[in-house]
Amino acid sequence: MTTTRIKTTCPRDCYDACGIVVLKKEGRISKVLGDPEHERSRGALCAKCALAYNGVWQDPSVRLLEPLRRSGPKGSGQFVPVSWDEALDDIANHLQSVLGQGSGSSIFHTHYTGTCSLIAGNMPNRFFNRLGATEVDPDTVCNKAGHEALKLMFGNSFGGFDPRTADETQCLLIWGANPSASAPHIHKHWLSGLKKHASLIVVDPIAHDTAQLADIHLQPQPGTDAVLAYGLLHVLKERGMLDEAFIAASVQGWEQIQDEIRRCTPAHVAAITGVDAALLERAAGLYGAGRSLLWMGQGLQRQPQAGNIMRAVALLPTATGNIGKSGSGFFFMNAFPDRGVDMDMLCGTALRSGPINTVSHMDLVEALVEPERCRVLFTWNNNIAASNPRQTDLRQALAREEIFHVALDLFHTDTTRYADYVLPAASFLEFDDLVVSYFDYTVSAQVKAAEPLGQSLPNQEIFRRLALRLGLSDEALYESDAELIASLLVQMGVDESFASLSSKGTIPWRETPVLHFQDGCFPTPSGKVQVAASEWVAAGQPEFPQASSDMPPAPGLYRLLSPADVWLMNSSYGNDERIRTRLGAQKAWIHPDEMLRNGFAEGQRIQLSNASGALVLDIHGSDRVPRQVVLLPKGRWLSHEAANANVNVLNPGEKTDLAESSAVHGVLVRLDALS
Ligand SMILES: Nc1nc2c(c(=O)[nH]1)N[C@H]1C(S)=C(S)[C@@H](COP(=O)(O)OP(=O)(O)OC[C@H]3O[C@@H](n4cnc5c(=O)[nH]c(N)nc54)[C@H](O)[C@@H]3O)O[C@H]1N2
Ligand SMILES: Nc1nc2c(c(=O)[nH]1)N[C@H]1C(S)=C(S)[C@@H](COP(=O)(O)OP(=O)(O)OC[C@H]3O[C@@H](n4cnc5c(=O)[nH]c(N)nc54)[C@H](O)[C@@H]3O)O[C@H]1N2
Ligand code: SF4
Ligand SMILES: [Mo]
Repeated sequence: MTTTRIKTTCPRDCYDACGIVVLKKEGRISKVLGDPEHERSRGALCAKCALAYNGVWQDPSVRLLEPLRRSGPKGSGQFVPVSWDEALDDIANHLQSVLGQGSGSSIFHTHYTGTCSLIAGNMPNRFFNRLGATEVDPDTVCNKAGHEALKLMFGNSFGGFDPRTADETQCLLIWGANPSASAPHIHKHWLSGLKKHASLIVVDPIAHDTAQLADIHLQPQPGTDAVLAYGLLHVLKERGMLDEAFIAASVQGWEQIQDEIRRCTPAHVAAITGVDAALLERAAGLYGAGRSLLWMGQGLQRQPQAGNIMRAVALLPTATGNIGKSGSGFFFMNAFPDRGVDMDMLCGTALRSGPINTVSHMDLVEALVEPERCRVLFTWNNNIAASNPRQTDLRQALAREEIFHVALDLFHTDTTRYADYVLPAASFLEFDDLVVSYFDYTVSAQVKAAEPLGQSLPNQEIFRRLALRLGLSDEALYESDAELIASLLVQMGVDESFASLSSKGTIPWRETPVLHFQDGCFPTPSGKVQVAASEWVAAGQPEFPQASSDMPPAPGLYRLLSPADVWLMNSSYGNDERIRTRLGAQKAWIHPDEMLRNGFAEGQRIQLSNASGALVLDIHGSDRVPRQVVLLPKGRWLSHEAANANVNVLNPGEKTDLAESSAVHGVLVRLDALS
């Protein structure tokens, strides 16, 4: 029996962007493995993908194989199979009637992280731009606050330190990220390599596996990070560890934060954050001693005061001149807009006849329940019923018969249950595309390894076919994958054909490490790092970052943290039997002292509740969780849980102080024993 090997790339929303090897026997996929030649995966997929890519992602009994039309009430899960022709004709008719009334903006679409490959993740926007549709702003459910803060401060949020320069660093500070869950290979290989020559500081309320690896773990109460950052600045200044020359040449508004720095003594900071003063001093000493890297995680900016927190934490590399030099810098997300990709071309901005209409994910429920505002809803590449806030309200809104809902997915999810049409999407193993890591400066090929299962089609092909039914003539709506791949490679300055890239899998985007802001120029209005600026005020922020924090939870209340789960990718894989076995029953963790105080027994069923909803689950004690905090990772499938809900049933959808983004880590709950 002959075995063929195909190199491809994992396109999920994950820092690792693993190289993959697909083994095929007699034309069929026999195994999906990590690519031994890939810098990150080194021959092994993460535990969740090793199961899911060899499980549900190829399982015809679980995957959607043909278009479905609703045959019962919304949410009932009753559907009948229909042909592509029938489905596309009917959808096109609905769109025509809305467009005929000049109501393009009442066509809504939500999309996000199902696949982050360049074409399947972005090209469908062309179709919606052409219709004048309303886009539910994707980043508002994840990281918009962080992007906006870094853009206002440095002029660019998409370009951070190049991990290849880590050899020259003396210290890595990871603040509000948990690579042990969200970037497992970076945790295992890159971090342990770095630890041989540099110190590691982790700032996180949870003592997760990456924090366990750290030389210093600072464990603040959630939402107190701005005060902690100012405390570090206080010590750095006292010890003469600031880069005065860099500040003088490249920073605007430095003098305005001196009072904040002065008052944030280690003792003051310890009282607010719960971080030991001596440990804070040690951390400042390590960070300020030489070249240092700062990784600002996504968890850091899902706070009510996210904008203020991000700007305060970003003061650290600014104050110490850890910018523009190898082995120094900050990182939030090294994404493709910074790698030459013409986002306007990819998403078809020119197809719009006016400015784009957008709405925050935090306001989606309002938009769906307001009569006439939303008449058609497309959900593609995401699972809003599981991932979005206000779960109960959202499900009620999705159940409204007035909204014509089309859902694209690989699986029948908690969201597709509410759709009028469910369209089967092909998986990344079934078509060619490009993947750009958001950690490493690399470009990778996603290579077709098998025919699409059943009648499934790649996202972009579904929208090409729909455009044709609508009789739209714009060429950009029909550009082929091969043409797009070729022009994206040219835009990125990659001197390879797709065939040669495919044989290599992943290549560096540039041979030499990328050094942002090396020339001391920042693409801000002042050309400097904008610590204080009128642009902040225009964005609704104080002129300079405040040493402020959230109030501690009132007695009896707990702050609910719901970060990435090791076994899930957002809600993806929550339907894989083997993964569900590993996940077990839905559970939350609190500090052992809190277990005692509440009189809870290990594994007892309790109720978490607030004004948004209630969730019954098992409670466990863990000294990795600080007092006044409950840890309950995101991503469970509602329909697979006894509670028919996940953590987002407790999420009121509060917005951050900047960019209308998700403040999900600010949710408060009470805990009650079930009688
Ligand atoms: N409580 C809480 N909630 C959160 C968060 C949190 O920290 N706490 N985090 C938030 C964050 S960071 C994010 S990014 C969002 C993510 O939320 P979502 O973007 O909803 O991510 P998933 O839940 O993984 O849903 C992706 C869906 O796309 C499908 N899919 C995969 N590949 C394809 C494809 O090629 N085509 C199509 N059409 N579908 C495909 C998958 O099967 C899956 O159902 O969740 C947010 N929700
Ligand atoms: N296994 C797995 N991997 C994933 C995902 C997944 O769902 N599962 N999701 C992907 C996506 S969409 C994203 S956006 C990334 C997110 O990955 P990360 O950037 O690692 O972010 P999170 O997992 O949301 O949260 C990281 C940490 O932030 C901490 N945190 C919460 N509140 C605070 C606070 O107030 N201060 C500080 N300092 N820390 C705080 C949490 O305790 C948590 O340990 O992961 C991606 N990778
Ligand atoms: S999800 Fe992340 S860790 Fe898992 S295979 Fe994909 S890129 Fe690698
Ligand atoms: Mo995310």
